[in-house]
Amino acid sequence: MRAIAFVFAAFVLAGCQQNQQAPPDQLSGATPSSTSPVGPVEQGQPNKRDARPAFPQQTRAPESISGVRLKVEAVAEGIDEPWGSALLPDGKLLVTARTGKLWLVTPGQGKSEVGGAPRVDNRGQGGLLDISLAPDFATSRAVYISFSEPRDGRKNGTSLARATLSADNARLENLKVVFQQMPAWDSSLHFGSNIEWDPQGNLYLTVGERSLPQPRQLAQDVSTHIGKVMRLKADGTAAEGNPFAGQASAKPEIWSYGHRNVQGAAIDPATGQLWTIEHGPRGGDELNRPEAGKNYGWPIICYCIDYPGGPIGEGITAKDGMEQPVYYWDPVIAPGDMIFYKGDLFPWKSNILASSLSGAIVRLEMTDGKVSGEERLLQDQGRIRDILEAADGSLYVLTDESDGKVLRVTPDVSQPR
Ligand SMILES: [Ca+2]
Ligand SMILES: [Ca+2]
Repeated sequence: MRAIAFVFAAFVLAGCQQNQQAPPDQLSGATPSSTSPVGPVEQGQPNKRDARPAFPQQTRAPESISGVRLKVEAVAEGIDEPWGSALLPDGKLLVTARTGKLWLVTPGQGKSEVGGAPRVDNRGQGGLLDISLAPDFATSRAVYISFSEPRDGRKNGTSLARATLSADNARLENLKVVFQQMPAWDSSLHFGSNIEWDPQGNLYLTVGERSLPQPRQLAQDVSTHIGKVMRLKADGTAAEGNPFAGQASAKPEIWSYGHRNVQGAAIDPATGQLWTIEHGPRGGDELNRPEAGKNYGWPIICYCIDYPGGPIGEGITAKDGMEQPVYYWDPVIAPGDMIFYKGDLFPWKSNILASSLSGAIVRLEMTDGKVSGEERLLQDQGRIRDILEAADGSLYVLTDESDGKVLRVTPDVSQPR
């Protein structure tokens, strides 16, 4: 009865806010799957109207307003499409710009260019992508950077390079490509990517499926690196114990497959497990916890429709042998990256914070590995590409624009609530 009452309330709410009368069956996809009396974040109707969540609160979890006022300060600006960031031990940041430059940002003192970045194919979504310090950075000064690498002719692919950051932070030296996504493709879309280190010192590299109809299908083909999560040793070769090691027709670097375009990932500090967040087309953004050798379903299952409006494949959302997302969004949030919040500055310990190109930080409260609450924060700063937590618990976010900024976000305690 509560569920029915809630469905009715959601219907009335949607009808009021959109000033239209939609028959209840058209709202079914928007129906929260829980019996919580608290409604989800207001987000309009889903694109895939016939979708049913596989379990309660797989989408549209109850909205949870934390009531924290945010103070936002720009610590750098004038970066041409900032994309990825890494925090140095001294509190400075390395920030990639998709268009090709690497920047050193010193909060309070502006930015300077870091030389020696790899040459990139910066058409479309390509360019300089993620950056991450090696676990032994304090002694090795080793930095890893992912980028869309020009290959033969107009082809390109996501590659991972290792370099040494000079002692004065002015240059990348001894840059060496240690992994190349294969096959290369003539596409300017869906490169991924994210670099995350596991507790054993291996790294996960996420890559996209290049978007076009032909490579899209290769997300299901483990003889390619298209639409996969890789698990690599620090030298770029396949990590020990990977699920397809020893299979002649499979790529040994693969950890999981059936991914579309994973630009965000984080390690849960409580478990050491990898989580990823990926873009769907219209609907179908997913939060996943990829496990070894498992298939995350793209382009066979999806809580989405294709850009022109038709179904993806058979238009199904579940299939034997394919994993369900922990959570999905329809309409999309367009996720850049995600973190697990570790600090005390905000009352959000262990929450997931995702940067949203739709213009927000999306905060997820987690209970037993499932999403139990959702909040949208920082909705007045445009497209948010990346998010990083500083040592003091403050947040740095990158805005996705040609005059891109690095914003520092802290609680605003200047005025009473
Ligand atoms: Ca990042
Ligand atoms: Ca990340």
